[in-house]
Amino acid sequence: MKVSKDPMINQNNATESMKMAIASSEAMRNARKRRPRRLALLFIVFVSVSFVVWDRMNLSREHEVEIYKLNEEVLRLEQMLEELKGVGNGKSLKTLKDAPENPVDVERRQKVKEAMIHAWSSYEKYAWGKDELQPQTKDGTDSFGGLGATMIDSLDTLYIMGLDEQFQKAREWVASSLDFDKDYDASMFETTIRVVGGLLSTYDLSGDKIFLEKAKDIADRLLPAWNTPTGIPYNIINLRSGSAHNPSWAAGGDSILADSGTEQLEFIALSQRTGDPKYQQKVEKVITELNKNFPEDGLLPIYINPDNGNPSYSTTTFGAMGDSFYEYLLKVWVQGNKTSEVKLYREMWEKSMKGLLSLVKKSTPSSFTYLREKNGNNFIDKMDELACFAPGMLALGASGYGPEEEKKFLSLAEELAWTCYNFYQSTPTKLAGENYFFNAGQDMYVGTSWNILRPETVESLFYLWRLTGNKTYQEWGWNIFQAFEKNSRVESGYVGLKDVNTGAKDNKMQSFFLAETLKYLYLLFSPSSVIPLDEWVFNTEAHPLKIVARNGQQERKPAVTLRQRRFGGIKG
Ligand code: DMJ
Repeated sequence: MKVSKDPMINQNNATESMKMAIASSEAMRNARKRRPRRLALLFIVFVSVSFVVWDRMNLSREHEVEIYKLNEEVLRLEQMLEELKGVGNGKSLKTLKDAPENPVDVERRQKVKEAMIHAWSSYEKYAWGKDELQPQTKDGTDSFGGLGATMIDSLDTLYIMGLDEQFQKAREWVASSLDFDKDYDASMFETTIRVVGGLLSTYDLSGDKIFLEKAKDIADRLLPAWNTPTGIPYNIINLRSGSAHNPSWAAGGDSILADSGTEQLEFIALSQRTGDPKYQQKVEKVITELNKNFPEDGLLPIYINPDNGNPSYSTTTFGAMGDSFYEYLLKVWVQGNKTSEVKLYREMWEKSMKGLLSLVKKSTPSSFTYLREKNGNNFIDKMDELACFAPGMLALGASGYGPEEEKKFLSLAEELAWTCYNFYQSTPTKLAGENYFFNAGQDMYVGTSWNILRPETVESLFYLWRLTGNKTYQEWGWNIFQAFEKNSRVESGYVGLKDVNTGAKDNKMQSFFLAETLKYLYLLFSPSSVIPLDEWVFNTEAHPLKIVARNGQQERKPAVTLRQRRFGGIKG
């Protein structure tokens, strides 16, 4: 306060000051009185805003659920429509109608997906870009000439399971590092089923052209293998020079039946997608050549002379070196929309099924149905686990017969699947050996006792589940999966067993474990709208190829919709 010389002024000033002090203390009192009211007001505003936000969130969650339900409904209706379209031709494939998702399936599918993540991340960590992972030594090996076999074999499995990040990283590797210009004598069979098949399947699923370009590159390198007097290919080819020959261990330089007759699906698909008929022509010539002297029982020995097309005296089998030749006769018919153009394939396959029936026998005392092998006129009471693809093939082909035959072949498929399942159940590890012998009074016993993570039995269980709807096949598949988890899972991936009796482990994660075994197991617990069997055909390495109009080029678009991938990526 200013002090004046005039006492009057000073008194007035003092009075003013007092008034001001009183006024300000009153204001403070009033403010203090108002604070609780403000706080209450603030509290009310806070509660109201929270309520509105919570309500909005609830609404959007409800909307999400609604949308999800609607999507499910659309899927169901789409499937009904597809089924209705099939009514009338009498030959449409009966696929299991999706029931509402069973929570057990969802959980099991998730477990299989987790197994894939474990296998893949181990490969990524220790063997990136190599053909196969060696989990025990934590490194990679180039058993197929350094073509990234596991990478390519896994692409479509990653895609189907909705493992997008992993898929993108693998795609980048394919685009930037996959190089086929290798001075390497490659197996044209293994390279076709794993590399050409894997790339084409991924192209069909994703619509990404890079996979088609790469498939064409490798297929062009394989083509000279078919330049033989008969067109029956040599089975080994140098990827750089194109010089081809047969393996020295095959009888007199013969070609192997399965190796020569398991390229049709991939090369026909490649012609369809590129519009270039040369691939299809090469592989179809093999079949017309083999048909020239095709026996009435449709069974060919495993060695064929590529110079004159004559079979050499050797084993006849649905196991090693014979198997996928028969599988492809049926599947080319499926791939070709079962039209008259592919009738020859179905006819040849039906002949072979007559032959297959002649190999069927029952064990004693337990009456297991099995497929024998044959050498000349001598039967051998042996069945490879590899031949366990046959139940799936029979189930897939059964619907092409009349009702009586259909029933007969389907029930044979079921009996054989039971035997194959027992290949697993009868060992201490609950994993199947490589082959089994059947002696009168002794049922089955393991011959070669390794297990290299093969897929054939779960492949058949997948087909039987899809085509019969019998849940038992899911249960069997689940038991096999658990046995793999128990015996084959190690810290850095999955290994085979040297011996299914002792459980001794080997040091290799085969690429087909990711391409086939885990894929079929995943699909075993997925709705049948994921890779439906009337739209896709699986090659022998479990790479699904889209069924398109034969010889026609189709417009490219991703074939698996995001909605379908929910079952893998989001929900699964
Ligand atoms: C795979 O490469 C294919 O399934 C082939 O047809 C047979 N062998 C292995 C799996 O066991």
